[in-house]
Amino acid sequence: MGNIINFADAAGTTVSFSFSEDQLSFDGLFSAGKQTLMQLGSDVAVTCNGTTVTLAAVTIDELLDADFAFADGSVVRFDTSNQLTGSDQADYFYFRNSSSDAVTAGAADDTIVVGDHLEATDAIDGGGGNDTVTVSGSLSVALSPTTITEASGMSITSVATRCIGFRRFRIALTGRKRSHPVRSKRASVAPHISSQ
Ligand SMILES: [Ca+2]
Ligand SMILES: [Ca+2]
Repeated sequence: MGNIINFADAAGTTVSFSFSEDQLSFDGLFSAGKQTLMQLGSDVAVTCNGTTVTLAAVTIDELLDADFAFADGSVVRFDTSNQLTGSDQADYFYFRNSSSDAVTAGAADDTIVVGDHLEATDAIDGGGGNDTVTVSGSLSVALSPTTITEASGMSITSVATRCIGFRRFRIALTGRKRSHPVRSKRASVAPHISSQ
């Protein structure tokens, strides 16, 4: 049995963390969907609601769903399985592999971090709420109408990434402060995304 580390109590610190045994525990003020993960050298910075805890000597690729426990019932789902199912709270999904994944995010404002692992054969269903799919890095993929549904926000975090045909998504281009209004929650066009 590993250690349970209270996220709020550990705010601003670096903690030793065994991904196979330990657990980061978030009280009811936090939701998984507000979380971000960032690899900083050999450590992982976990930030939620402006609070950061750094996990020492671990990589994002090693982390498990069970490493994160949220009191509000929201969940973290990595694509270790190809069926990622969320809760009715604001959940966090993170793609690490270029396989075909089915995401059922459910109710509330979910965050789906696909990076450059977005495939036309993925099936990302945001469910209710204002969901955000975050794309970054270098990729070129012609999306089918079923690749992303019920997601109202598409965040492009790489300035090198061009996004074509997402007229029915709100597009937020980091650094350019540009966005388009949501016209529909379901894509009825075949958008194409590419980057150099
Ligand atoms: Ca959800
Ligand atoms: Ca949702």
